[in-house]
Amino acid sequence: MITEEMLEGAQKITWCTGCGNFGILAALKKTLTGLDVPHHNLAMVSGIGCNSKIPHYINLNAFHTLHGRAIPIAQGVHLANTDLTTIVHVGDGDTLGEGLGHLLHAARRNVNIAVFLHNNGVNGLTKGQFSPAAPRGYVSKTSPPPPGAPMDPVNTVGLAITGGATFVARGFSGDQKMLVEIMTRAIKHKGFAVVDILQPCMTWNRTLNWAFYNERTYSLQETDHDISNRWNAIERAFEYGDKIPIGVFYEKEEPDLAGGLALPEKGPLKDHETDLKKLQELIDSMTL
Ligand SMILES: Cc1ncc(C[n+]2csc(CCOP(=O)(O)OP(=O)(O)O)c2C)c(N)n1
Ligand code: SF4
Ligand SMILES: [Mg+2]
Repeated sequence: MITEEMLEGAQKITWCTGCGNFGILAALKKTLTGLDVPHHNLAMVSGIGCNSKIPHYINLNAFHTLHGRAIPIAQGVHLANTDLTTIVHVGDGDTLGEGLGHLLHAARRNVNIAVFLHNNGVNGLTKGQFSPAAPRGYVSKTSPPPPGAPMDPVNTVGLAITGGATFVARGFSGDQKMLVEIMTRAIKHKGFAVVDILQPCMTWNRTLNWAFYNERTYSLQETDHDISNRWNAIERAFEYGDKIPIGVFYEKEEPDLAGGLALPEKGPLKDHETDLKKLQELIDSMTL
């Protein structure tokens, strides 16, 4: 059983005061302490962005990778050792921009990993440029007025469902109770899970702030929404205006990638013997 103490991160948190990432980290810790997964069997992969510093703030086996590349790396981690519970933390700029192709192909493959997409509608770390999730009209140095950002944002939930993800939800970092429930379900789901997490950036995106989401979000699970109905889920995904649904949109059981793959004779990579001498020679051959 994982305890809060075991998850205590080594580094000082440098997120801005009031940043929505704090709520996501708190919900993640609560989720992990409620799971029946040994600490050593959890693996976290992140990209690059404010959100992706999360491995430094929580004590997990983790890989802080490249911008846009966390999902394929997580796929590799998962296939090399299917005993691991593999989770991914990425941003909207990262995964709806450079990493978008990886999101869609991992969805089609139904890779058994859970992706938590910290969606603040902005490239936070690099100082506020408009991201693929920025609202039309969002003003920044890279989207000056008029007209500000000249196109509508990517709809993560709609995209993930049409891409083939078998668990798709939207959370809000200001609704801890629901976020813990959603994260728990996403991790337990056997297949590709995407959770779009609405996360205010206090410093750059002054439109998508706490008041904006507090006034608009409502629970999908308090309506008669049927999560097994893909068409209804897509319809609800595009309800994004005065009212913004949060909760589970879609869930389906389907064979996952590892289940359909022929494993090498020796089994998954983790069961192969590693020749450390040869590995060192390979590393040395790549050193300048
Ligand atoms: C391959 C690559 N492209 C671009 C960058 C520059 N870069 C670093 S973070 C970032 C944007 C981060 O935005 P987002 O993913 O939304 O994360 P946030 O900071 O908002 O949490 C960019 C463009 C990079 N480091 N590597
Ligand atoms: S710049 Fe925005 S996303 Fe980054 S830490 Fe500050 S408030 Fe959070
Ligand atoms: Mg962002």
